[in-house]
Amino acid sequence: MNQKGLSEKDVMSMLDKTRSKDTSYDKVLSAMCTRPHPIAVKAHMQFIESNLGDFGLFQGTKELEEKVITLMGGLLGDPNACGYITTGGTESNIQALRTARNLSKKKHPNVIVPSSAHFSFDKVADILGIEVRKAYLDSEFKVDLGSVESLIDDNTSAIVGIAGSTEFGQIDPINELAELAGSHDIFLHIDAAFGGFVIPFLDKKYDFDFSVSGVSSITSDPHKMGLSTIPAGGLLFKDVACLLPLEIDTPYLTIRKQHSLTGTRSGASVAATYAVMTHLGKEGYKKIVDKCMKMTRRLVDEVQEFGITPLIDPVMNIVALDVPDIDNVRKRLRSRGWFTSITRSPRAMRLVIMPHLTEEALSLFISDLKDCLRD
Ligand code: 0PR
Repeated sequence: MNQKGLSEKDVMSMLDKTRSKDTSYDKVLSAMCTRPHPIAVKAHMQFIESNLGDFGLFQGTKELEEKVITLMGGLLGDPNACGYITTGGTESNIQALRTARNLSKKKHPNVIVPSSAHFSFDKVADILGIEVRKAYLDSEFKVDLGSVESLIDDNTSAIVGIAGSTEFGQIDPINELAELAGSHDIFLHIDAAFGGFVIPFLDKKYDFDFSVSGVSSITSDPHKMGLSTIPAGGLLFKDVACLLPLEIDTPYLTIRKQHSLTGTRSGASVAATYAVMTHLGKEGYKKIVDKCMKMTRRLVDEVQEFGITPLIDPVMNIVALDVPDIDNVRKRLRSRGWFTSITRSPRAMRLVIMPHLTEEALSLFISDLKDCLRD
């Protein structure tokens, strides 16, 4: 560390230079985060010093967190749901399965996840000492119910369904998973980290949330399609008793108990989430999702004209395209500034059509993709 402090001007100009090395979102088709809404940024700055790890000191922010959970619960089929704002989908998934493990009191607990599950579940396995069993997918990349059923045994603590899978944007058959979980008296967690702020606004209706009886908990992230600031994840439980296994005594804080995984945690991103949710309302989010879906359909229609097909008809604003010589095509696209991603199995080009993508950028991407197939 430098002995003498630098001037603000010098520090800021150093930061400016370094910040310019970061990628602007304009040509990013691989991310599930996006530019936060301006009102979220304003609210974030207003609450920048707030720490919900000791919310006795920040009762206003705590009120906002409770309101956000009620708003999110309303979007997810139960305004009476309880929970808290986490650092993101990973923390929410860890905490949901920690609750499930502790409630089930199994000696050698296992959980069953679709093989399309996000890698946060591999962290769950390691951190919580749970065996994570991966169920096969069907031809549309939804979890295969027969495979899930065959993996259930006396030590199964939870089943996980995904509503908006990271790679395919697919929604698992949540009604059927709930029936299966119910008939074995097993906890059902839904990972809607991405889909939580998309599915409620799609024209087509899907059963994926607390309106399905038997869904115990949901992950839904404001810092993805919720347009909030990072870090804002959501963990919601149907039943307040699900918070008990997460409860820790905090004798020397202004509060007696804490349920979060982290101690100190951002109140700023909670205020940001409240601000953007109330500012946009359902109509505002619907407009954003409509635009992303329209662009997703346009992308699929136009690439099909030159022989590129999607692995499935997109359910949400995530597309997996069957691209020949994919590694070289991606490299060529990269040299033109585009960030694309892949699906693991089968290997396809994964594209996420986030709100930062403009119609003009999409046109340019489609014509660059056409060129890069020929190069
Ligand atoms: N569950 C699902 C279904 C997800 O898609 C993700 C993240 C998570 C859980 C974990 O969420 P957190 O990353 O908030 O802990 N999916 C993306 C991924 O890891 C997130 C992402 C965001 C990737 C921005 C790239 C990026 O630039 O692939």
